[in-house]
Order: sequence, then structure tokens, then C-alpha cells
Amino acid sequence: MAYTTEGIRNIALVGHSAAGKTTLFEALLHAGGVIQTPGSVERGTTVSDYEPMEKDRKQSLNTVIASIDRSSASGDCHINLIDTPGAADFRGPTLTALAAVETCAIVVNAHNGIEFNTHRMMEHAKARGLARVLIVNKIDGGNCRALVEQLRETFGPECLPINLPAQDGKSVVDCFFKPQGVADFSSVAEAHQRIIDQVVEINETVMDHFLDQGEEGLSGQELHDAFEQCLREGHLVPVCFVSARTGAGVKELLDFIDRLLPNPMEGNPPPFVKGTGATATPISAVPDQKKHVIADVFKIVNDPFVGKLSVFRVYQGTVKKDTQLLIDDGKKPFKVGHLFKLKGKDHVEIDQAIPGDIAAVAKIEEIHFDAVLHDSHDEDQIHLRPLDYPVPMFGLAVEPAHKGQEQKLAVSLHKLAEEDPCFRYEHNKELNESVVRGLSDLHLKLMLERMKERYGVEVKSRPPKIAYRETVGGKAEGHHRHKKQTGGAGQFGEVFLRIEPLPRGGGFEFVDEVKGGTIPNQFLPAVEKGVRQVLEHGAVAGYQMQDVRVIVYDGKYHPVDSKEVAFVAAGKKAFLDAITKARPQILEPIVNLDVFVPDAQMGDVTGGLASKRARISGTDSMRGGELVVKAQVPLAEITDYQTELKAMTAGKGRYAIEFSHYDPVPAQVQKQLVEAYKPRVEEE
Ligand SMILES: Nc1nc2c(ncn2[C@@H]2O[C@H](COP(=O)(O)OP(=O)(O)OP(=O)(O)O)[C@@H](O)[C@H]2O)c(=O)[nH]1
Ligand SMILES: [Mg+2]
Repeated sequence: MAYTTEGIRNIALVGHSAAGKTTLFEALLHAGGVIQTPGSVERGTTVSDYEPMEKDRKQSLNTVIASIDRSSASGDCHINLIDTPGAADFRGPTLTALAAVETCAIVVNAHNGIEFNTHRMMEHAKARGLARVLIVNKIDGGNCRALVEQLRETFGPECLPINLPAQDGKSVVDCFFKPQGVADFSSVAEAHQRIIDQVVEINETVMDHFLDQGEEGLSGQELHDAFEQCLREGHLVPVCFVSARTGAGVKELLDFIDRLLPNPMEGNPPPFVKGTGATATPISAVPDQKKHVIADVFKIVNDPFVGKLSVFRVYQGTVKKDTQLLIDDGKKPFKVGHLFKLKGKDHVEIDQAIPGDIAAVAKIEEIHFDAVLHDSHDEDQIHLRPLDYPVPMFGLAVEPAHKGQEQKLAVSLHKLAEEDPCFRYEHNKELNESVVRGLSDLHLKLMLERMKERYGVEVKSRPPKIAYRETVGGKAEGHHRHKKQTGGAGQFGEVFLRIEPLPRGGGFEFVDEVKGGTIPNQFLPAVEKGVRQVLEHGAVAGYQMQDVRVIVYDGKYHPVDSKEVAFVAAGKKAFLDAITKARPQILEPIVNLDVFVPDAQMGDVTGGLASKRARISGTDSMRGGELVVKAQVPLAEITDYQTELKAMTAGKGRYAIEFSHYDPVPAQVQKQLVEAYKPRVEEE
């Protein structure tokens, strides 16, 4: 089908687990003629949940893409749909989907009402400037009338039904285009009026027309454009009703997507920037087929059979088969040998991907998640503003269960980490420890299970060592003169420096205040190198140092004996000298902890937390007699909290942690850590 950019719609289905996203994805593909019969999550026959683990668990653990093509009076429409996991543990992949779409469809379970992830995804989508649609699913049961009120109360009066359930949830009636018929609740005419009033309000010209001549006075295009503006500006969040199971409202949803959801030219422009840090400037990618290519890789799939598949969204230009593309700032281009469209785990070869479309290339090892693909060095240094991913705080130290699989383990973990921005793998050489990090216990467990299933690697695991940091508590001066005379040429370098603490999170600053060339310019990088060696390995307990400013202000050199190594050594020792006088401190990670417990165990949980140096900030009641206790607690205190909480709540409690900040450890802990470090240093 020959669609244009105007015909493309990119939509991510997001929401709480079991809201029915995968079933709806299936129903939409069926209604769009992509599959003959809709599969079911229960039988493990859906396009989306194709991984064995997903079938077993009857839940999605990865994002999956498929497209629907339809012809309509307004031209050919190509809908790229992304199904996402609702499980909070897998919100890494879910969030990546938001970087590729104009519309975020938040699916709400009519049986359960607004749930935790409904809130969370509404916020993420809003922060990203996406058009938002609330899809109330499971209207074959549930109290939709109450839910509409709840949605408006929670998310604002801009949430307005665009259709309403009818015939006891067996069908829906349109409230926008042809407001006729009887709904199960509310008046269709009233719902129509409310949505029109809301839409015309966005734009003065449209408003004037409307006031002068009524709705009949508005041209279809005018109303359409005002609708798009409302979606862009968050002035309207349409609510629509479906039953993914019975198919009620599904065809109407497809029509709505086609007729009213933004195409890539109508959504808010993607937040690209050129450069990094403070000097990064926003740039706009223009969805013009003829311009240079700019595409962003938002998903990597490591298929054990097909190899690495890099899925990207084109923002500008056309990606064509047999052309060459550059990756980020790389010099060497790769050839687009084969170009694919995805349909669940299957893929179909295509010749080109136009602006706004989603496509994939296979077997290009150099591509990584979030890479920008482009075809001109003019577009070097361009990046999509990253999404706000949670920092993974649950850690496990892993080693292969069978000797000799070390290399295979490292490769497999690296591949898994490429697919999920909230799953990380790091090898700490110093501690000789391989650590995986994720968002929860379950997240790590399932990722390791996936590794076993896909790559046949099994691991033994234990709690990892805590990532302490070092810093200084005050200002101090440091000095060192490095002088060596061994037979031939000598070594000479002398450094005077000052150090001072930076605010928490301030990182590291190196300041050159040398006057009169007492340390010649060419040796300053050597001094910094010496200082950085200390930063990396710490001074008192072997942990990275942070939040410190180092000001080099004086020194001495020798025209013959001054060499780089001499200034590296002098810089390092001068810095160590200053640190010992500046009240060295060890910092520990503090996390925000949410513990979900049945009402009755609340006392035990808060009591338990009190003995863990936790600061409890409050409790909230959740649905179903559950409470959430919120606290800040040192990570070191809760490495084995899972076991304790399980015992305390007969398996009913669960918890989530998110990195908050670093704080100094108590004096006693500092003493232990320093003592533990000494023998290690003496051995060397
Ligand atoms: N009654 C009814 N049940 C539905 C409907 N849609 C989905 N379900 C059921 O709800 C359960 C969850 O459906 P899924 O489609 O797996 O939900 P999901 O949102 O993809 O869940 P995650 O992948 O875990 O985030 C399954 O048992 C479905 O059969 C519906 O419209 N009506
Ligand atoms: Mg699912």
C-alpha cells in the first residue's frame, strides 16, 4: 500500500497490567484484517505475547510492534501499533515506546478502575508532549459510568468521552461525528456538545466561527485542525470504550485512530538536540522525504536465530534499501542490506521507510539502543532527548553455574541489557564482581530466566557489594614534590592544590589557577590525570570519589627532568595529601522505598523499618485494604528485605525502590569500611 507520511499513525498501548492491551492489540489487528482470527492471552496464541515466558505467565514482558493498513475516503492509512508490558518491573521497554509515537493510548480496566500504572503512564505521556487517549476496556462488565467520573476527577475535565457504551456494553455509540443513538448512561447529545465546546475553545478563529454560525459553520478541516491542536496541547484527552474480548467498539476505535489521531506532522515535534550537556541546542527534524535522514533506534531485539534487529523510527528523510547510514558520530557507514516492517516476531521486507514510519535493520552489531541513524555528517552529534528512565537499584552479583561459561555469560548479559534500559550489567574489576541491576527482584529473576531460556546460561547469584562513594567534608591544602634520581635522567614535578567539597551530586571539577607558568600548560593534563586516578579508586576505602573541586594553583618544574609521569605522580599524591586533611567521608546510596502491605501488618513493617535507619515519610491507603508505607532508607539496610517482608506478611507484601541520593554513612560504618580496605591495600 502506498501511504504517505500524512497517512501514518503511531500509537503505543500502555497501562496497568491486565488492562487488556495485548487482547486489544489482537482485536485491532483482527479488525484491520492483519490476522484471520484473534488469538487469546489465555491460550498463548497472541501475536504479541510470543515469548515462551510470556505465554507461561500470561503477561507481556516486552514491547511488540505490528501495523495495520486501511483505505479510506481520506487516503491510505498506516497504523503502527506498539503493545507494551504493564508490569512495573518491565517499564524500561514500555517507556522506550513513548519515544517512537505521537499518541499514547492509556488502556484502563473497566473492572478495576484507575490503577497505579494508569497514573504513571498519564504523567509520562504528558511530560513527553504526546497526544493522550484513554481507552476504557472490558466494557462487557464493570461500572463505566462511575469510571468516567473518576477519570475526570483524577485527570481533569479535559477527559471527555468521544463515544459511549450502549446495549449493555455490547456496542458503542459515537458522540463526535454522528451523535445519534442511546448510550447506557449519559446523553449522547450532551457528550457531543461538551466535546465540541472543548475543541473550539482552543483557537480564537474557530471559536468566533462557532459563536457566529454554530457547529454547521465550521468546516471539517477547521474542526479537525482544532482537534489536533487540542491533543498537542493536552487540552483534550478523548475517552473511548471497547471490549477487546467481544470486539465491541474496536472497529470504531480504528476509525477514530484514522480520522482524528495525529499523523507525524501533526504531533508535537520530537525533542532532538545537537551536542551534549550545557551546550546542547534543540534542533527540529522535519518530516520531509527529501531531506537528510534522521532516525532514532528505540528498540533492539536479539533473536537467537535472526540475530540483532534494530528497530527505528524515521523522523526526517527516507531510509532506502541498499543505501548507507551512519551511526551517531561514527565515521564508518553501514549498508542497509535489508529493511523490514515488523509483525510481532515476524518481519516483512520493504524497500523504503518514509518520515514518520517505523522499520528495522538486521545484523548490524554496532547499532545500540537510542542510536541516531543518519546519512550526512551534518547530522553528527544529534540525539533524541532521553526519557526519564528509573535508575535500577536492585542488584545481584552473578557468576556462571558451570565453569567455563564466563565469556558466554558476559555476552548474554550484554545482549539482554541492550533490550531494556532499566536492566544493566557491569563488571567491577576491582572487586572482581559481575553485577546485574534491575527495577525489582522479579525483574532480575525473569531476565535471568530469559537468559537461560534464550542462551542456555545459568547463574548462581548473591547480594552484591554496596556501591559506596567517597567525598570530603571540608576544605584543605595538598602538596607533593615528586623527585627521583636513578642513574640517567631524573623525574621532577611539584604540585600545590586546594580542594573543597561540592554540593551533593556536584560531581568533579578541576580548576587551573596556576600563575606565571610555574607548572607549564603541557603538564596540567598530567596533574589532572593523577587526580583522576584517585577519584576512580578512592582514597580511604577504595570507592569512587565524588562532589569535590580541585584547584591547582602552584608548582615547580625542571626543564630537563619534568615529564608527564612526574606530574601524574605529584598530582595524585598532592590530592591524597589534601584529602587526608579534609575530613574524608564515605557516602552510601539512599533509596525511596514503597512497601505495599495488608492493613494488618502495617505496624510490623514500620517497626522493622525503624531498626534499619529508615525515615518514614507517610502511609497511603490503596485499593483492596492495602497500605503503602513510604520511606527513605540506606540501600545497605535492605539488601535482603525480600525475605524479611515475605516472612512478616505471609508472602503478601511487596516493595519497590528507586535511587534517591547519597548521604554520609554513620561514623561506625565508616570505620568498618576503612578497616576492611586496609588489608586489601597492604596486600598490593
Ligand atoms: N472480560 C474481558 N476480559 C478481557 C478483555 N480484554 C482482556 N481481557 C482479559 O484480561 C486479561 C488480561 O489481558 P491482557 O490482554 O493480557 O492484558 P495486558 O494489558 O496485555 O496485560 P500485561 O501484558 O500484563 O500488561 C486476560 O485474561 C484477558 O482475556 C475484555 O474486553 N473483557
Ligand atoms: Mg500484554
